[in-house]
Amino acid sequence: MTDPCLQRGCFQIPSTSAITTGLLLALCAQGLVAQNATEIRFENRQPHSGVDFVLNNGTTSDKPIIDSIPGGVALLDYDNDGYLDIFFTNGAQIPTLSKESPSFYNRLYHNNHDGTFTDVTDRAGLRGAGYSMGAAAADFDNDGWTDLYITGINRNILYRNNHDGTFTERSVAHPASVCHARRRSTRASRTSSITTTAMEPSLMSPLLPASPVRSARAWA
Ligand SMILES: [Ca+2]
Ligand SMILES: [Ca+2]
Repeated sequence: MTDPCLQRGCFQIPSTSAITTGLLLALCAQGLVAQNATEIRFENRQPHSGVDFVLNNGTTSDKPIIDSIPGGVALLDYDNDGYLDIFFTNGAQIPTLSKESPSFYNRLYHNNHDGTFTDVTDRAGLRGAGYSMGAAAADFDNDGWTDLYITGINRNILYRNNHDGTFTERSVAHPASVCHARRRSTRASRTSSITTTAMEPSLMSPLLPASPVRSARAWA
């Protein structure tokens, strides 16, 4: 039998006790969510992970400004096993800006699928060169394998993924060359930008091996 109230199109107003009960349930649900959120915990797994990378910026007693630049990290699945691997950039000796010891090598760690990683830098051919800063991971040639591009004070390097756990250096761009190219392009188009100004050779050249510290002092 149809409710006469519904037939008349009326509405039934909830009682005060029903509203109170609803509010209490909502507060309890909110409390449970907050309680679950506080249960999230982080644990330092580094000691047992095999990731033993230590950044060496090669800083000197006069603290050149370039020592604050390195430390790029890229997470990539370079071997297509479905697990992210880790790549770190590293600094170099100052003022030579060369990786004169293993402590300056860039590092690639392979994900072992069990919470641990293995340093595969040497096998991959990714020790690097120069004073490295940043890293970008992308498949530049669209072959399904992620490649690496490393930027640095005196060396930019593109590494192509060989599909077998190794990389091949495809090109090396000298920042000064990039600066000259940008300056020519800027003059031709009669435009300017902060990026172009910041990369002017007059500013970058002191950072090169001849006198990198002098430039750092000028900028400090
Ligand atoms: Ca992987
Ligand atoms: Ca590729």
